[in-house]
Amino acid sequence: MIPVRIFAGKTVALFGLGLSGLASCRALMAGEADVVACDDDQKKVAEAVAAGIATVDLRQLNWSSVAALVLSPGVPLTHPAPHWAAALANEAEVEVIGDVELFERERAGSAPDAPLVAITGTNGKSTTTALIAHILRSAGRDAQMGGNIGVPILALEPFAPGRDYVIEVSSYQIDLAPSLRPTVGILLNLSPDHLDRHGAMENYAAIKRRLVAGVGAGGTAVVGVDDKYCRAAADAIERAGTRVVRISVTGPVRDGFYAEGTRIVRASGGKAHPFAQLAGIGSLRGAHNAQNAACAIAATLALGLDVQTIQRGLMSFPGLAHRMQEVGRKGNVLFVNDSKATNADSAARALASFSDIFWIAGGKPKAGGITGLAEFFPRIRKAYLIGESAEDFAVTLAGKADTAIAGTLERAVEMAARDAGASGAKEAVVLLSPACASFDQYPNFEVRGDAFRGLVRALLERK
Ligand code: UMA
Ligand code: ADP
Repeated sequence: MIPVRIFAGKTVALFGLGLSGLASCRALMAGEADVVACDDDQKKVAEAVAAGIATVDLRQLNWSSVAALVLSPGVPLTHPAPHWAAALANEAEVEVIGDVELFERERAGSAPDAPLVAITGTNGKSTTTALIAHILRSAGRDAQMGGNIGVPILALEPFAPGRDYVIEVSSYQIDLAPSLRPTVGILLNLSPDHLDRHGAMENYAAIKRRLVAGVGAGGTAVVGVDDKYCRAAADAIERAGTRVVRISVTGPVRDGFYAEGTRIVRASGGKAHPFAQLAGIGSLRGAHNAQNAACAIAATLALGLDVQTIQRGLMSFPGLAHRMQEVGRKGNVLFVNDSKATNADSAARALASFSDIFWIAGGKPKAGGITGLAEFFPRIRKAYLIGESAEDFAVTLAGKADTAIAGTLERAVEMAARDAGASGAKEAVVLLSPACASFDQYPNFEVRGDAFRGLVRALLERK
């Protein structure tokens, strides 16, 4: 845990007693602040009390004595309307900040040289965060990984010489972190998302852009320039005097890294030369992963790693669970768990990455179903449809790909494995990439992915 001393002796109100809120309470208390915490859920309040945290209904608080309100990222700050706790703080002119802001103020005061790599973007944040931490660790560095990826930033190990911080940052967290000044800031990509919380695309893009703008003249801003919002961000930051490392998987850039198939090319000073190779790295298939890998290369190079060390780290990256994760192989059949693909856009990345696909899809459908995936239907040898959406998806696929209504994942795995094994394809891929939420049959996508892995394991052990 990282003790936060900047509010020592002061009263700090905290709202939201989930993962990040609890970690913030502990960090502030360790730094001798007087914390009063609150949550709309009385169960969370009771848990906090049991953990020794002082709680109070913030509606009863004398706000004139409060130094700051620490708000959890999931609690609305501005849209669709400020949460009542944020509104009370605004009324009392008390600043509203988040855990990443606490980390940054503490780092600025007590460890300004501690390297911070901060990663944001609409897609690929967790993969890129995990990849950077992996490359650093495989080079023997002490990389602390946290933030939106699931470990609250303040729950990480305290600042120490030689210790790096690799943090996934959501737009909600950036919104609550005005002092965010990473050593390396990465903006992967931008497309409309979370607009319920940010009002409009322009607001969302402006918030995300702040993470890379924050690196300032001494830092490195890494920006994926394959969409118009990020291109505009890169140009604006450069005009303000920050060096921008541009990343593209669609064409060459003048200063940065771009992908040519599986090869990552470095461009600088008008020259370009091959830098790294992603061929054969199962965890980094597809153009989207080339974008993630190129950003990770730029970041680890900026932190002082050499090309061979970076290539070694890329090659041993195990990938993240449930994101195009290879979970087994039997003869010519590869089993891939992409349970995280809960919408068509995500499933498109996986379908674009393989050719002879035995596709397990379906669940609780999103608007539009799989109609947007038509360009990939020729790659599908057969689709095994499960869950609520099975009949609808069969209609969409009719005449374009063979289908079977499997109903359950168990049956789908059984049928797909048998057909893939008998297909004669050089590499037949049994791919769970449902393009649907899991809630009709599973509590969440993780449980669905674990079930798939379990079924594959049982199948491989059978003979
Ligand atoms: N709460 C209220 N009233 C509200 C809203 C929430 O009282 O109106 C309370 C809930 O009762 C609960 C707490 O606030 O006790 C939950 O806080 P939270 O939603 O901020 O969740 P945490 O458990 O603190 O987890 C947060 C991130 N969650 C969100 O941003 C929604 C986690 O990201 C992150 O891993 C964690 O901090 C550690 O840093 C998750 C996420 O879904 C994975 N992120 C979004 C995404 O990736 O799309 C942004
Ligand atoms: P995030 O943390 O931003 O949600 P993840 O790394 O967890 O992203 O990846 C989630 C899904 O998004 C993956 O399964 C893949 O389908 C897709 N994805 C990953 N990287 C990218 C990228 N760079 N561009 C577009 N889509 C991506």
